[in-house]
Amino acid sequence: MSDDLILAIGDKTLSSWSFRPWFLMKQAGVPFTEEVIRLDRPETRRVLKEKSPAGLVPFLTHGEVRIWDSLAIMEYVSELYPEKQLWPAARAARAVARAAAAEMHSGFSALRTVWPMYFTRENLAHLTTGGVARDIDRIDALWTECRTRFGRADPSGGPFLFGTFSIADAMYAPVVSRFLTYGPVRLSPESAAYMETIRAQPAFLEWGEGAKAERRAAPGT
Ligand SMILES: N[C@@H](CCC(=O)N[C@@H](CS)C(=O)NCC(=O)O)C(=O)O
Repeated sequence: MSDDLILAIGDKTLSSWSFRPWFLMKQAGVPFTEEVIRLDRPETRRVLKEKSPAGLVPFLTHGEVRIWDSLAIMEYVSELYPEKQLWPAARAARAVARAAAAEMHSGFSALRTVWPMYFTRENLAHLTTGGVARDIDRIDALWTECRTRFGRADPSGGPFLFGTFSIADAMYAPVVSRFLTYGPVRLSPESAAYMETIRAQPAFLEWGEGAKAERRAAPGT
């Protein structure tokens, strides 16, 4: 079996679920090949049906193994590379990190629906509906709690939710993009600083360059 990891993703401008495992693997220095399947094209449905178990991106191919969900992909990578410690080492922090990742995976539907990721746009000063405002407040409270209870206490002194970079940060990276696109969003000082941390990461900037290149190649889409 080939040991190469192949991550199939959608458009960098739009595909927030693809961004999560891509960001994690880049940040953690996990080698992989990227395969882009463009969304919203006449052939998209056919290509996804042929290639993807769930007809969605992202999916990861590792020899005979195919994994078709962003969180499951990140768990798989975490197991392949235990030395990278992609979940916090301490049990309580790890449990809270898992809860935060799961909350993103299954929740915040108003934010995800009303403020879809559009990576190349900033400061649209979008109107905030009640559901979006509630989701933003909850994310702000969550980031603040993670940073103050766990991040600051982590011996690494790192700037991420739990100090050292983890899967929880990858789960929330598209939220940072949404806040940049539709904001400005009012956040606690801890959350605002965390947002600056994520947007400055090399992997965040690299994805952004990819999104811009995509737009240049297909202007008006
Ligand atoms: N729960 C899945 C969601 C995946 C998903 O909804 N992907 C979207 C793109 S972000 C998709 O493939 N849409 C198909 C399409 O636009 O045709 C995950 O976590 O990976």
